[in-house]
Amino acid sequence: MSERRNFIKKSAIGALGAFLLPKSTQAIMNTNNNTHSAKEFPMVISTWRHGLAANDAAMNSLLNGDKAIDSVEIGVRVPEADPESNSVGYGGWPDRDGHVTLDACIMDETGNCGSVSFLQNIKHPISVARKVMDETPHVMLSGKGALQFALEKGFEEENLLTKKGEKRWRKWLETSEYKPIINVENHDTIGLLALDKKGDISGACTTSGLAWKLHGRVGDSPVIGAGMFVDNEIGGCCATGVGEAVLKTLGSFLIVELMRQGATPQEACEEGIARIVKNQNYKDMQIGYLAINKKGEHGSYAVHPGFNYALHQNGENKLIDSNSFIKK
Ligand code: SD4
Repeated sequence: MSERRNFIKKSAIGALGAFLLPKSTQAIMNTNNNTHSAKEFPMVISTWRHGLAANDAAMNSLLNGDKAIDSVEIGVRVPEADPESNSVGYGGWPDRDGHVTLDACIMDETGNCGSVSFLQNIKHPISVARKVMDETPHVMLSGKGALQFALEKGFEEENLLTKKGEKRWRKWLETSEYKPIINVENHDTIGLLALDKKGDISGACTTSGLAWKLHGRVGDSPVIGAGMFVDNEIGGCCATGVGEAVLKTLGSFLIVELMRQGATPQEACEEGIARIVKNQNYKDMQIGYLAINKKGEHGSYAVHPGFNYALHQNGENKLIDSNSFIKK
């Protein structure tokens, strides 16, 4: 099927959803009366290969009886601390001036949320975001203020630029060309969603953002509704890829709202990608969405082939290749 026809077909889902809104919203609400089959829970889903280790940590916490909100934080701290995850926390590729700057957000089953953006020198931005959520009247802290808050809360300042990161950056400086290359680039944000034993949903998203970005640039990942969104009546969604495209369409919020109108997680992710390819030059950029609903069903879709995600459900943790708008 041509890309154009594919898009028209996908857009029809959105149009149909709008017509169906009152009825299907009702249908979704009905299925949310804890009628879900318990065997699908708990579940954890997260972006890219490093999601496997993150899922393991999150699932252990869920099986110990933790709430989803605790498990998502525990899960994404794994790639944040891993110097081999080059788009998250410690070991993340720096911006064009050589600074590692971090974005993260977290959201619980009550709609409470916290986020940090443009945070430097703190290894676990997700835990700072959690503190913003739990211990302040605010949702988002940024830059120096976020760092000041983190230090006040006892986080330690440390250098996050590894030798390997610095070497890559110096190599990049030779050409200083700013051009995302699909999948290999420079981005592997972790977005992670969990359904706990009770069937409550929470999500977390954390990243060092696009490598070689302008100093001060903030992507979609710390923006609630863009990089991640959860509504405990409906489901959750998280995003990875070129954040500007996700911000322009408020992708995660859009996808949760489409599920509210009756779309499956898969249909909703496809429509989320359709909104991007409709108006944006998508040829050189990758975006991937992951979504779950209250029944423990999931969906994923990307612009290009190459996006994968880790699903931990029914006792198995596996890496799955996502379908995409552009076919192989
Ligand atoms: C950003 N969305 O900063 C992030 C990058 C990313 O996988 O997702 N990489 O735009």
